[in-house]
Amino acid sequence: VKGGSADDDVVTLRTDGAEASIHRQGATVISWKVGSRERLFLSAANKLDQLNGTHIMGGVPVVFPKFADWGPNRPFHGFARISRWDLVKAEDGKAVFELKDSEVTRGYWNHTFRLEYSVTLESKQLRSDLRIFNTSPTKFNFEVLYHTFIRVQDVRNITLTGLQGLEYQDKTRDFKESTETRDVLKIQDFTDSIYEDTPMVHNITNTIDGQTLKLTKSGLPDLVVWNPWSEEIKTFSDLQPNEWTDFVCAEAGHVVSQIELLPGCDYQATQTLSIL
Ligand code: TA6
Repeated sequence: VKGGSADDDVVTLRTDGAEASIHRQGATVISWKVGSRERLFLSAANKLDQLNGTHIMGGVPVVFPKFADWGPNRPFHGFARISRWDLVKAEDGKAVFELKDSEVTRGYWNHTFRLEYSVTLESKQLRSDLRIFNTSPTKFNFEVLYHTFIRVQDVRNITLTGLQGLEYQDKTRDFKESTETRDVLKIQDFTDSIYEDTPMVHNITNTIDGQTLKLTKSGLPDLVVWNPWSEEIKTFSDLQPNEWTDFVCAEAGHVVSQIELLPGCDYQATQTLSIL
C-alpha cells in the first residue's frame, strides 16, 4: 500500500504525521493517530486475532442495517460490523472497502445490496464515507450509524455542544422523551441518549491534551451519546471495568426513523472527525 501497509486483516494508512488502521472485520477503524496520540478508544478486552465473528469493541464500528436491538436471532447493531469486508484498494491515504449481500446477510435481512465504504486520512482529519446501494428489485428500509468511540483522558472532564433544545430519548430511563436544556453537555453519570435531528457539527472538548475533536456529519441527522459509567460497564464482557473514564461514544446516525431506499438508488452517510 503506497503510504501505508496491509496484511490479511488490517490496512494502515499514513500521511503528514497521521496514521489510521482499519480492520477488515466490519471495516472497523481501530486506530487513528494525530500528532502520534491515539484519538480513538479500543477496549483492551478485544482479542483481535480471535474475533470469530464477534464485533470489535471500540474504534468506529459501522452499524447497518439496524441500530440496537433487531429482535431474536439477529445481531445487535446489525450485521455490517460482524462481517468481513473486502478491501477494494488502499493508497494515498484512502482505503476503500466493499460489502455485498450474502447467504448469511440474506438469512437476517432478505435484500440484495452493496456497501462501499471509504476511509480517508488527512493530517488532522479522518473521513468516513458510506454509500449504500439498493441492488434489489424492491425497496428496502434501513438505519445506519457510526458507533464512534472517542478516546478521552477523563470522560468527566469533556464537554459536548450543539444539543440544546433538542428532543432526545433517554435509554437509561426507559426511552423517556425529554428536551435537552443544557447548551454545554457534561457526562456525569451513565448516559445513553438518542438526540433527534441535531446540527451538522458537534464539538467534543478536552479529549486528549486539552484538544477539541470536531464531528461533522451529513446524511446522519441523529446523534447518540453513550457512556456506561462505572456500574453498567461491568455488564460488558468486551469492556474492562476501569475503561469507562477513557471514552465517550458520539454516534452520528440515521436511527430515529428508517431510510427507505428505492431499487437502483443509493444513500450516502458521511462523518468527518477533525482535531482542532
Ligand atoms: O449506542 C449505544 C448502545 O446502543 C448502548 O445502549 C450499548 O448497547 C452500546 O450501544 C454498546 O453496544 P455493543 O453491542 O457495542 O456492546
